[in-house]
Amino acid sequence: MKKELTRQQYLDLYYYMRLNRAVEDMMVKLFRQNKIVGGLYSSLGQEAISVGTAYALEKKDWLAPMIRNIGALLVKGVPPRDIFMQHMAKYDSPTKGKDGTSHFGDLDDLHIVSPISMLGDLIPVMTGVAMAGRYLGQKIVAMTWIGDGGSSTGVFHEGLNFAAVQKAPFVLILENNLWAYSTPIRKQVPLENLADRARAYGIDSYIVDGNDVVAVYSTAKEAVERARAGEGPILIEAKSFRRHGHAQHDAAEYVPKEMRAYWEARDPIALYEKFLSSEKLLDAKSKNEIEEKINTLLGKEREFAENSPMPPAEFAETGVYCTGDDCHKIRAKWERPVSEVTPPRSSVQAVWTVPGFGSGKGSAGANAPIHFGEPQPAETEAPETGKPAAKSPANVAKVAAKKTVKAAPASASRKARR
Ligand SMILES: Cc1ncc(C[n+]2csc(CCOP(=O)(O)OP(=O)(O)O)c2C)c(N)n1
Ligand SMILES: [Mg+2]
Repeated sequence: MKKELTRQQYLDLYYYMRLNRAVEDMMVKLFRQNKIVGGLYSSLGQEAISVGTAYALEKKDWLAPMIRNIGALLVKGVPPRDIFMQHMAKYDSPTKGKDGTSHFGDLDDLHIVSPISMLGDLIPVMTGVAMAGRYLGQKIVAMTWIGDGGSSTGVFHEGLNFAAVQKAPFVLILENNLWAYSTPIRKQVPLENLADRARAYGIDSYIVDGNDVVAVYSTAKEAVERARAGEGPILIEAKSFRRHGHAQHDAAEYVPKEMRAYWEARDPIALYEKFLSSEKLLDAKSKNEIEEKINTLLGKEREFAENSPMPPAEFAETGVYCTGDDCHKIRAKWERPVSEVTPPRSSVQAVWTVPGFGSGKGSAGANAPIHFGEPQPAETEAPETGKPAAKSPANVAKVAAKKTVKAAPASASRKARR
């Protein structure tokens, strides 16, 4: 861990990791008391990823968590009571008891898009959020998370390609925790580093130790600022380990003992405590104070959640289908004509512009995709002719590769067309 943050930032990261763990520990107790209605997932050992990445966002930025990202919700400002009540399906929960896990968001204030259970689907959705922010000149960044297993879904690839070609200000955190249910990583993808998936889409990626919260934060911060500056999407692979089973029902006996022992010895909170005390940022007294603060807060939040009623029975048949304006206004808040907010005709003065957007600069270098009919930069291939305009090493390699492909005989190509 390197020292480069303010003292308050170091302590914030610590507080949120501890809070993340304490909230989940409390939910395990509630689960064992039969008070949790839906599935309960754990991010034990992965707290540094949710906390470190979400902490790199600004208030105006958007995120969409997955099941192991309660830490990100807490950093963004969701009160623990909402997380408790949501899992207990209470009437005061964000979804008023209609969901028993974490499918809730807050589009108005906190800028949180609800999780989507279908793995990977948040990638195109958050790409859309990022693009919308750009159209509106808001200079926001959108972030979401995906697991090692989820990175093999079709929509992961479609979504990332779409984000790349649109140069969306989007950061994708790939949490490689080595397991997808009971499938070990080596049985589901033949790559050593999942960050390599970014290459297929011409975008940049980072690999970071997911158990080192300072490294996670610094990497995410750099990626977020690059995305905000218009360099396009960035993928971060955070390497870690899923210390519990897939959910409460799964004892994960299929995980080798040595593997578990290795990662238990690298607990992200214990590692961070060591760092903080060696840097004289945390002593026993302030550690106790933080612990006290969390215990008091969670005691109150739990009490509130337990006292919240279950939804009335008749509520079950309401709000299932949207019935239009008497359900909720679906119109976008800005209510401007679509043509006005669609580039390049927009008459709305954006508060920012991306210098490279449309002119070819991307996170992977000069040969970035072209948008909205902008002229070709000198170094890229002209679409009409297919000829490279300049002899950069990459272009020379491309031409050489093309030359080696022999033209098929005319009869063969006719057959192929039929
Ligand atoms: C498209 C899709 N396929 C299958 C599932 C069922 N499913 C839910 S979680 C999960 C495992 C996910 O593993 P990974 O992406 O590595 O995330 P982790 O649980 O390790 O955080 C599966 C297969 C799903 N939700 N969506
Ligand atoms: Mg996984």
